[in-house]
Amino acid sequence: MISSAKQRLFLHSNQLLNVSSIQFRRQPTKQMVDFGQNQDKTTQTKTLDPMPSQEGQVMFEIEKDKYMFHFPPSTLFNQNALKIPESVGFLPENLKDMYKQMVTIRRFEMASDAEYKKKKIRGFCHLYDGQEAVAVGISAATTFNDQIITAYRCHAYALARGDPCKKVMAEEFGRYCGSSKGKGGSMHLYNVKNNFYGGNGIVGAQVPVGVGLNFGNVYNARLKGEKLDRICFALMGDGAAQQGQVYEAMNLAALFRLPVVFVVEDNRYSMGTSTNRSAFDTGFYRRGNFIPGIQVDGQNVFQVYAAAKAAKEYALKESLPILLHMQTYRYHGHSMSDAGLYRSGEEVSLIRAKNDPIKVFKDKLDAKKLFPQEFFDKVDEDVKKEVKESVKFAEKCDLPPEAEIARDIYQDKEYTVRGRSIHEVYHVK
Ligand SMILES: Cc1ncc(C[n+]2csc(CCOP(=O)(O)OP(=O)(O)O)c2C)c(N)n1
Ligand SMILES: [Mg+2]
Repeated sequence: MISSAKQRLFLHSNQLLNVSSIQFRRQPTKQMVDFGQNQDKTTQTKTLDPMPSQEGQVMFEIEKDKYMFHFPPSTLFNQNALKIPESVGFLPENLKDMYKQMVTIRRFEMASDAEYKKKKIRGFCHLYDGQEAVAVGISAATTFNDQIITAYRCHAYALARGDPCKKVMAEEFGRYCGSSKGKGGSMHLYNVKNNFYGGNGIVGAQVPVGVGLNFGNVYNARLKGEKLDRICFALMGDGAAQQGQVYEAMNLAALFRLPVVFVVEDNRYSMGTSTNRSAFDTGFYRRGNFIPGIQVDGQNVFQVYAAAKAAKEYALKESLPILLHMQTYRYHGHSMSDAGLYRSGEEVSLIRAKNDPIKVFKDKLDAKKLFPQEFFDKVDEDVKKEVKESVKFAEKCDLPPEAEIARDIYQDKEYTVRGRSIHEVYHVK
């Protein structure tokens, strides 16, 4: 329990903490005391938190030239500080783009799976199908001036940040014309121009780096006397969200008043361990303690977009961090070498049938016949062609030349580095 002294301490800070709103949904049970070792597969499946229901979730109406989508209020933590819209408006072109991006990611991951099985792609490979609404919703709510950093399950973000399929596929093939010149592979995709910081293999390590990026943004804006207009979204999985470094990073972000948007992509598993076995409190949006949080239906691109947009606005306006909990699901195994023995086929099929992000999106559009079937058919056809061509392109690319091996690893130019204050600058030769 939080002591009254601690309560006073919290309330003295300029965060609005409603202590009574901390409710742990799950009380310690016998199952938890035995650390889950005695849970059999059936119990694990039964105890997985349900996915948000899609039944009657999104209503929409056309207002002038915009399609307005409405949804139920979000579940918030420290809600006093937040105003989350319950409707969002899109131009038809935006909706078409978002649909195409989601279908591209899905097809791309299917092709990656096939090429991996043919041994054209080697090494680690983590697929993102099932989670498409998260990457696409966040991408729609940000500009390329904003930064995104994530873990190794990163193909979707590389695509959403503007790399064409052929470049990402070539990287998976380890080819010189790939996103990271064939030296990173599936887990290490970057895009300097569009502020995509990867693609990081050490679980959770990208989170403090994301906080550092925000620190840099704030520092540089102050140095130049400019208004801060960019933000870094620091993404992590549900497994990473159990790590100590994440909470150290959150503490610093709040202490330094950094506008970080932390995002937990809760796909229900870290490798073969379900969230119910790894997390005492599976409500990740409450995990920031002093940091406000929003629970988001990560299968619903409208909600992801609205929450990401509101979070960005809140963080920049207040110069404070915020935490988004995306409830989502991965269809493929953890990586290509996962035999999937920890969950049932029925569980995956049920979510595919009821919560598939592309289906959820299309159903909402179809309910009012927003676009003709020909539009969807054409997207499928174009995307299939683009992905197929990306494989052909990757096959034809060269491997990185030997001279490239150490390049981009060691700094080979003079550079300046900042010290502890704005006026302390070092030149390194
Ligand atoms: C520090 C560290 N510990 C362990 C691993 C091995 N590992 C790789 S992925 C992973 C699971 C992470 O799960 P989650 O954060 O939920 O992300 P997801 O794979 O579900 O996207 C683990 C334990 C690692 N790469 N780094
Ligand atoms: Mg996970």
